[in-house]
Amino acid sequence: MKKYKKLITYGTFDLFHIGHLNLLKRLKAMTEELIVAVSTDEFNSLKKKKSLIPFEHRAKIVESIKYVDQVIPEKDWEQKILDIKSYGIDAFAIGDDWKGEFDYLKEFCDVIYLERTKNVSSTQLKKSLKNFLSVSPEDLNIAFSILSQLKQDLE
Ligand code: C2G
Repeated sequence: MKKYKKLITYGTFDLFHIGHLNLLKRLKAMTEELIVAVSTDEFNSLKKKKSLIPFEHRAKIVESIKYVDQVIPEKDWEQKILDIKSYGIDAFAIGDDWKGEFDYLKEFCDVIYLERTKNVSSTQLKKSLKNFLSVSPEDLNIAFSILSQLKQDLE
């Protein structure tokens, strides 16, 4: 028997990765129904967070995850209490990077902070991608010498 009937969580879920999947899997193990509020691009700018993947795609990816029953947009900081009431939520959960931030919701439902998955984040993935795509000075020298050789051959 699962502990909760309806549990909600909120997040950007940019560059969907194993940390997001671990969280949603653990949440689904606690509840009959898992609702995920995905941050819109406009709300992300309020959060000072620029996501690479647009909201429509992030929402579609999250709602395709087998642990997720419903996706709604997260448009502002204030909607959580209204969501809890209108969706009949009995638990709110989020990663422990937010520990304490949402204790005010305890008046309306259980509040759970789950340990984040270590060593993975969308920010880190963006940095690794940037390094992966960047050209090293050695590669540039090799390319330059090939091009100058080609130029000589053509003269
Ligand atoms: N997460 C995790 N482990 C990671 C990375 C993220 O458990 N390595 C969790 C976060 O703690 C969060 C969820 O995955 O519960 C989504 O993470 P983000 O997309 O970074 O969400 P965030 O931008 O923190 O938005 O109103 C709440 C905010 O919208 C939360």
